[in-house]
Amino acid sequence: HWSAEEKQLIASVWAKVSVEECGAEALARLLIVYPWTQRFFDNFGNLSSPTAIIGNPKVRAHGKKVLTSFGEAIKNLDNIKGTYSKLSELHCEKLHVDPENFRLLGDILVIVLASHFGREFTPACQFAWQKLVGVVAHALAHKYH
Ligand code: ZNH
Repeated sequence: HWSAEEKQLIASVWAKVSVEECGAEALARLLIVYPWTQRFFDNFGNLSSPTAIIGNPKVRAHGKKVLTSFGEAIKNLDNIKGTYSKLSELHCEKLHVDPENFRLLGDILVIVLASHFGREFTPACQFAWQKLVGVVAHALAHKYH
């Protein structure tokens, strides 16, 4: 269900993304903008202020891990559900993350990309990425019942 243009727009942005920088920023913004998401990370140490969150090495490392995992979805656009089947189980059965949070993180990722790429992140680009984060959120929520 991806057009050739959408695939191209996703790939061209992804090729220029630093998973380290953008991953850290996306997770930090999630924790700052939606503070109740902090409760999943009570072993991450100091999350007491935006500055503490942005500078927290565990937030940075986990953000990178999450965005790197996004790369797996991009490599497997036509089978994102299969790709995330184990991760969905983990988030559902072990971590008990409310799937609404996957949507929030996806929206934040789009904002991070827009702020990094500026005019280059065109409306068509945003369309393709918004669709991608939606499919990823849906796939991660798949094992919930
Ligand atoms: Zn998550 C983990 C991915 C979202 C929470 N994650 C994780 C991992 C991965 C991921 C890859 C690792 C695993 C292993 O180790 O095996 N995530 C992901 C993705 C996404 C996500 C792709 C998209 C959307 N998460 C999320 C959210 C949240 C979370 C939104 C909340 C809010 N995760 C989580 C946790 C964990 C994880 C808590 C665990 C951590 C630790 O280390 O402890």
